[in-house]
Amino acid sequence: MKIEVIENVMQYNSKEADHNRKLLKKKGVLMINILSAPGAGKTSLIMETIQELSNKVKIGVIEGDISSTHDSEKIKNLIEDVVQINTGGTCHLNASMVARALEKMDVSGIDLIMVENVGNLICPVGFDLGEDRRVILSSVSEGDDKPVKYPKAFIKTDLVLLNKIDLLAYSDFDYNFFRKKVDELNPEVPVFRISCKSKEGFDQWLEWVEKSLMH
Ligand SMILES: Nc1nc2c(ncn2[C@@H]2O[C@H](COP(=O)(O)OP(=O)(O)OP(=O)(O)O)[C@@H](O)[C@H]2O)c(=O)[nH]1
Ligand SMILES: [Mg+2]
Repeated sequence: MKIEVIENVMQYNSKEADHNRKLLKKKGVLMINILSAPGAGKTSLIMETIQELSNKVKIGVIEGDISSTHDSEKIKNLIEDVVQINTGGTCHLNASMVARALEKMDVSGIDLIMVENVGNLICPVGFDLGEDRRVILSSVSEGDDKPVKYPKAFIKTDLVLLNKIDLLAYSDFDYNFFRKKVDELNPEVPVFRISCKSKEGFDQWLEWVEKSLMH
């Protein structure tokens, strides 16, 4: 029996991602896809970035979660342009979901869209959303071995953020080990140490976002 397979899932996703990329380029919008394990601080990073930049940059947010509007409600207190995607159990966002979210947002006036992907260091890695930049957010409380255990997440990224550095003094996290493992996987990638609580290192992150907006 011969079964015709017209397109595989990844080819379809690539086409949709290119469509998103073209649309955003035409409108002059920068899209950043933020990936992390659950609880590493994606929503905190987005909220603090809005607080710091929204006086000069018009920001939109796409929130990806398996269920609930918990995170998007918090962001809605800060900005108008928030779209929630509930994946209904799927452990990552894909480009079609983002395409539908973009239809619901008036992207014309927006400079920057931050996408909070579903908290997971495995599934989201393989799905291009049409983003201009991808950021991996790791955190001190997860431990220093994440690059060893989830290498692909650290290879396919433009920036690594290590969050919750205010907790370093209370943990056995070995920054030199973490950094060495990231460097082995991705020698070119910048690694910034930040805290969404104390705001330590936050200027470097904001500078990176602003530079990305200029290119
Ligand atoms: N100490 C400390 N706590 C932080 C920091 N950033 C975030 N948190 C806390 O970590 C917890 C999880 O943060 P979120 O921003 O909700 O994490 P998330 O990645 O969006 O989580 P999910 O959406 O569930 O995947 C919250 O209690 C935050 O207040 C930080 O830099 N330092
Ligand atoms: Mg969140």
